[in-house]
Amino acid sequence: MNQFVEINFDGIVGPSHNYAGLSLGNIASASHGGDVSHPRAAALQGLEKMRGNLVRFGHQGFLLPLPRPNGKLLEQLAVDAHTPRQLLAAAWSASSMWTANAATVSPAPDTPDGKCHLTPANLVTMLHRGQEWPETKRMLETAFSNVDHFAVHDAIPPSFGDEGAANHMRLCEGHGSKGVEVFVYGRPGGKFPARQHEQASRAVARLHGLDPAKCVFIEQNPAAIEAGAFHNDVVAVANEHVLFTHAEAFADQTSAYDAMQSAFPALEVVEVPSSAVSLEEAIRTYLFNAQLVTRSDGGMALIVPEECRTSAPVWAWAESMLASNGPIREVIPVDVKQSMANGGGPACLRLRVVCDPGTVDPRFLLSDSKADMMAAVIASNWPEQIDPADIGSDALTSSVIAARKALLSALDLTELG
Ligand code: SUG
Repeated sequence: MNQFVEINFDGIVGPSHNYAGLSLGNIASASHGGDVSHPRAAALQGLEKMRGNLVRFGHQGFLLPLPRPNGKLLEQLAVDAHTPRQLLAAAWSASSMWTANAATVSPAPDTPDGKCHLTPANLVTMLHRGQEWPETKRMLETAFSNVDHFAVHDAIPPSFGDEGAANHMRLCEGHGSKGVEVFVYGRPGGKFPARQHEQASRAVARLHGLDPAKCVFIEQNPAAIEAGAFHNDVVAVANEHVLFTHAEAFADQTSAYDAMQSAFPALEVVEVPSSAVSLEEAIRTYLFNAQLVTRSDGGMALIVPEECRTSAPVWAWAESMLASNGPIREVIPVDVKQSMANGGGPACLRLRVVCDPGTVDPRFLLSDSKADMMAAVIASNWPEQIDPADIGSDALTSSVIAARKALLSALDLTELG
């Protein structure tokens, strides 16, 4: 009997969290570019979400912020006082907090060698994200260093954009059983970039040795990308046998359901029609950027952003869905406003890894007392706010570097320094 459980590894919001308007096609990022950010509040909001899930589900992991500013990127771009601010801001981005883009994960039951395979996402479409993967890989190799149970690959080479788990869903009877992996990609040519390339998805599936009969490749709806669904996880999420999706998520919705159903006959679709929640409202509230999680009684809970509760159509739909007695029994709003303003909801902030918790480096697993300790380090070291005009200043540089160092030493992870 294996001990496989799903562990959500949330990204801790880094001390340089700021709003630089860097992500074309991400409506929240574009509309908040230039705002003053609140890194301390952002990191504490993320930590509260983790604490809640630890109590509810018993397991919670985390990944650390990457080193910022990225001196190597500043050097490579020869950034000076005349360089456009956005290039400077790229090297300061705390975007590694959105760990749904850290990697694609194929758990051991799906792979031929019985190991959990992880491929860091190359994130090549956006400069500020494309710098992440080498450091992300180093962190994954530390957290999942047990080579009997894990295999960590290099990222897929450019120019095929890969955005990781945000465009990947796994259907299964239970987390420990063999699953069907669903890869969702976008076709280029629209007004916004299609950040996940079909060939990147196919390469990840091959790299992980997945059984082709247990893989499904689906095209994202170009209209959803145009409306601001820059990742599939903005319009759909799956857990075990349930797919929770907007009716306009895929290019051909009926064929998408058919393809998933023929690979995984037990599929149960919970579809939200456009008449109940428009694509625009779904993207504004991030209803689908939810964590769909199995409770101990087998029912599922949907962890949604607070913004869903204050949307009349979304909340009305949620109430009618709960009354209908479907597979989702509970809707839990959480406050991640600081991340939301950059286009990152509850699901963006986590990477799901199905594994035996005993095989993970325990320094990356949360406990109550560790959460208290992390909250104290964040409260006394993370900047209270960042005005985009301060990015690049000597004072802010020293303060964000020192803040991250303080957390690494508190967690005994200085080797990632
Ligand atoms: O890549 N925002 C992120 C949000 C990522 C959300 N992740 C998922 N959907 N899984 C992005 O667009 C904004 C940074 C800025 O503008 O400062 C940003 O990178």
